[in-house]
Amino acid sequence: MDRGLFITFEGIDGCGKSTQIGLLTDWLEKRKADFVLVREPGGTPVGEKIRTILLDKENDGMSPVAELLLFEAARAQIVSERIRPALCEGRYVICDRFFDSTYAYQGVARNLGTDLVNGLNRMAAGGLEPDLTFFLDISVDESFKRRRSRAIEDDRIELLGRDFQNKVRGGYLEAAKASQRIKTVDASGTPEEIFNIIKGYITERE
Ligand code: Z5A
Repeated sequence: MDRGLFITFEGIDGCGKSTQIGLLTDWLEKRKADFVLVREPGGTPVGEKIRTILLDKENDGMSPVAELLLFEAARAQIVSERIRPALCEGRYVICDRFFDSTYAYQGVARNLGTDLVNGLNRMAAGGLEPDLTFFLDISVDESFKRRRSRAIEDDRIELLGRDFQNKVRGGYLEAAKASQRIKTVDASGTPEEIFNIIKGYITERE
């Protein structure tokens, strides 16, 4: 392979991305693999400022189009500043959410249109696509159960409720059906069971 492997994690709120990313980075460290870990929105000084605006509950009057463009702006920055350079150096890049989030949240759940979102995703990512995407699939009931067990407050997007989460999940299922790159992983099992499946896909792809 002439560049590093680009791996993204996706799913509805509380699906266990952070938990799986923790297991993956532990595994990569044990193998002495060189990796970069980033998250969207954020991951750069500009992107972290955009993240604060996007998740701030006081910004409840933000228009859906403004929201979409802010996610894409943060993405353009992280791709050029962090992701592409790391891949060119042959490193793994692990990204907590990428453009499939925009497809599911803004394109489908916000109903802004998947063609529009796909076009903006291509522009912001400069044509770059992940090599492997793990869609950690849980039910909306399980998502709410897990979120209740956390000690942190919900952000602006987490406050949108069950109907919205159902639509987001539908968006992911639709995207996964259309793409070989997206691996749907039943994320209702234990963290170790889920990670074994993920490890299998990565080993197969390396
Ligand atoms: N967003 C968007 O709308 N459009 C976009 O283009 C992009 C993002 C890029 C970012 O929030 C928000 O931006 C997000 C989508 C939107 N909106 N929401 N909502 P974020 O990055 O702050 O939050 P998040 O991405 O939703 O992640 P999270 O809430 O931190 O959850 P997580 O990382 O997926 O899950 P976790 O922290 O690993 O696990 C959640 C809890 O479940 C925790 O207590 C764990 O201990 C527990 N857990 C984890 N795995 C298991 C298993 N297997 N069994 C039982 N319990 C488990």
